[in-house]
Amino acid sequence: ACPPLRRNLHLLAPDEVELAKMLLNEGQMHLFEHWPEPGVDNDKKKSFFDQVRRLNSSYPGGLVSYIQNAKKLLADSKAGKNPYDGFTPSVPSGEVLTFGYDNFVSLEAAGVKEARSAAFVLVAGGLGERLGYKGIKVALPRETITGKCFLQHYIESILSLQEASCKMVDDGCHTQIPFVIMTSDDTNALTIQLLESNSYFGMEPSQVKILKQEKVACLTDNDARLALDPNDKYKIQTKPHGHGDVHSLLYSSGLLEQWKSEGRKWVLFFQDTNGLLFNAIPSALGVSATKGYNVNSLAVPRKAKEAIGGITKLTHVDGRTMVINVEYNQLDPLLRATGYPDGDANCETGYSPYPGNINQLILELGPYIEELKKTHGAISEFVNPKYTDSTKTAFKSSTRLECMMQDYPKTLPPSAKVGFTVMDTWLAYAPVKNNPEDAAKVPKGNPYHSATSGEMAIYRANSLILKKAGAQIADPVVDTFNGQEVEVWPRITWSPRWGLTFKNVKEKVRGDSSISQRSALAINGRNIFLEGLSLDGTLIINAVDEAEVKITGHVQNKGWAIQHVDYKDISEKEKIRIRGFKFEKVEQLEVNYTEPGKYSLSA
Ligand code: UGB
Repeated sequence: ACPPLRRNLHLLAPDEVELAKMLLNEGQMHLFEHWPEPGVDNDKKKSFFDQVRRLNSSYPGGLVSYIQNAKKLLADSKAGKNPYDGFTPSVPSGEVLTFGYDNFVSLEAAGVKEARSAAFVLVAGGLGERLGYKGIKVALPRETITGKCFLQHYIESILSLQEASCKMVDDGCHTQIPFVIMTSDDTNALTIQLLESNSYFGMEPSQVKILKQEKVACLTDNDARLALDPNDKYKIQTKPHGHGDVHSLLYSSGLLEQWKSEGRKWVLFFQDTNGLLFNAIPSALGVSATKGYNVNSLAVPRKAKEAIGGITKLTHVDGRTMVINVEYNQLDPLLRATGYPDGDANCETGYSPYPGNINQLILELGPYIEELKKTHGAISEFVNPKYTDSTKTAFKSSTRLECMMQDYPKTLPPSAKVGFTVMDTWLAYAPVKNNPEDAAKVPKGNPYHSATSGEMAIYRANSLILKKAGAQIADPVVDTFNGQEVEVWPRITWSPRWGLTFKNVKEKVRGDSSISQRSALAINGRNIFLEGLSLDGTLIINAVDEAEVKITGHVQNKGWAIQHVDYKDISEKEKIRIRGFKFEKVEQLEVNYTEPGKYSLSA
């Protein structure tokens, strides 16, 4: 059927002949049409089959399934078929938590207690195309007062939870909370390098497991013909399959069974650049435990059109219901098609009635394993081709099938307990996803989700938490960086072992303390107590865990001034340019307590 391939057949191993037959059966003859006579490019022909073998083995059901699923989804897309056909959306009800309330504090305690039976999974295989940053996103500074990167913050948060959780039981618990990172070819080497060159940020290397997702083949047309790499005609072009791969990877890794045998109960999934997330983890885990949720998604109030999915109750004409994320690009058409002519619009609260999914999922391990035994972790897929015109016959560029981790509940039986927990945005959600140019175009009032807003959100949250704990924190000023207007609060930051929960923070803010607007405060240590500190400038405190330090009195210095940086100014490092500001370190008080003991800093 394919003369160029037939002429080369004797070069192929038996399994390669089978793969070739499979490709021809699935209409992929074009992959071989340019193959020259045997003797020319023989190595490249071999490496072509190495790749086909990998693509075949990394997809549930192999390439045949991939191509057949693609044909079906592409036909549905061409026909304009709505994946939500038969479903009517309505606003679901869930847990709504308010920071600092008694209920919040007791849920935090319940969550910390559960944490020792949890495992954390970070999905970090994405390239971050919207951000356009050249490195991996977890290596970006979460804030630039300390310069600590997201990954360091996540690891320190997990270690703090581990310790606090173990302390709550008196059976000498020494558990290590497992931490899995899903990487991809785009992020794997840099992630390992970041961990290794920083001694895993204090975590035992054996506690961290890396699972690498494979990419999937790109498709050139509605017949699901696989795309050849424009730069290498012996290579199939590939693209990421999406964060949904995390479920099949966890299933095939055997980790879930191992965790079950260790008595673990919860698996927490989270994304690469949300510097506020761990403010929400203890209470959300508390909700899962007290409500007995098999699935708990974290959510925040959502502005209409914001690029985060909406949590929606879907009721089918046949009576089925499910509470599920409807992705941001699908919510508007679904609403319009079901009797809401305004589509994805804000209601009288100024927000969309559908809570925004921040893709932090807490799954109960037992039911999760049972479900994956049935599905092997396969998640419902979708395709999103960009057509050249309304005939929908050709694509502007190749496409591929994708899947999302939050679609996991789609296959669950109606008896599953699926819930969600809504938290204040200022407390729980500040991702870094958009480049400066796109962020500046975000409609006024909607969040920027940029490096600028991501960092400012840390200072805002910490200021508000300290305020709630009784400190006087100056009001913010409004400033514009990279075309984005943001609130600039005092630049307050602390390590997770200082302020893991609100109770921890309250215990450490004792006297009347105050912090002026132009101040920066970095607290790095467990037992540092603010007992009537009045800060007007920059104060950096580092203390080993065994040092107990009381800070009192007035600290005044020239401090660290904020300087504007233009994102186009290539004389600045990219990680600075994308946030639009940097600190000019004029003067600070830095104190270091390296030995155990009781200390008092009376400024
Ligand atoms: N990721 C992977 O690990 N592998 C992949 O193949 C792709 C991504 P994006 P997205 O909370 O703000 C999600 O690109 O997909 C990782 C939710 O779908 O940042 O546009 C990647 O490294 C949406 O409902 O986001 O939108 C990153 O950690 C909403 O919740 C994560 O997956 C939105 O996030 C997310 O990837 C949000």
